[in-house]
Amino acid sequence: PQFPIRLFASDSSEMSDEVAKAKEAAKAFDLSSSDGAGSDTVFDKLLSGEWPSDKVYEDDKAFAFRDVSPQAPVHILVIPKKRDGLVSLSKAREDQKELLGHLIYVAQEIGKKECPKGFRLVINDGEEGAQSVFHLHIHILGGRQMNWPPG
Ligand code: TR5
Repeated sequence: PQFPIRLFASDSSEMSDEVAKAKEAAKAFDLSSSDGAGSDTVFDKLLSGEWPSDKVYEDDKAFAFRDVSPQAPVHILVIPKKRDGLVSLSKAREDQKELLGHLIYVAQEIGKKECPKGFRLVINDGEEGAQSVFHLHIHILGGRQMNWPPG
């Protein structure tokens, strides 16, 4: 063929720890039926202050803190303070559009301050998206040259 052929890793020996963890978490959670009601995540403990977090920003709707397992020199998570069914991006309701816009706006404010040469926003959704915590979060990654395509 005249074009490069891409092979996609599908066997678990090529899976990173993070992906394996996310796959397990996604299977256990069952995104297809659960809105998460009644099941807190670790982010609730950070929001309530029960567990300490490295807070970067807070307003009435959004909370941002440094990721405990950073994948880049800057790795910050932006989350809605009230999950309200937003266990993942694909659960968003129409009446949450403004909140989603606000979270992205907050993320770019933090991103441009922390990473003046550029940054990346990531939202992992569901099992194949490698989501492991079921409370919507936007990853802000930067402080180094990011590569493309992502893994
Ligand atoms: O895989 P997804 O996209 O769901 O991202 C979840 C992120 O939450 C990962 O990057 C984790 O490193 C991060 N995480 C998980 C915990 C945690 C955290 N960030 C800050 N503080 C944390 N605590 C205290 N506990 C965690 N389990």
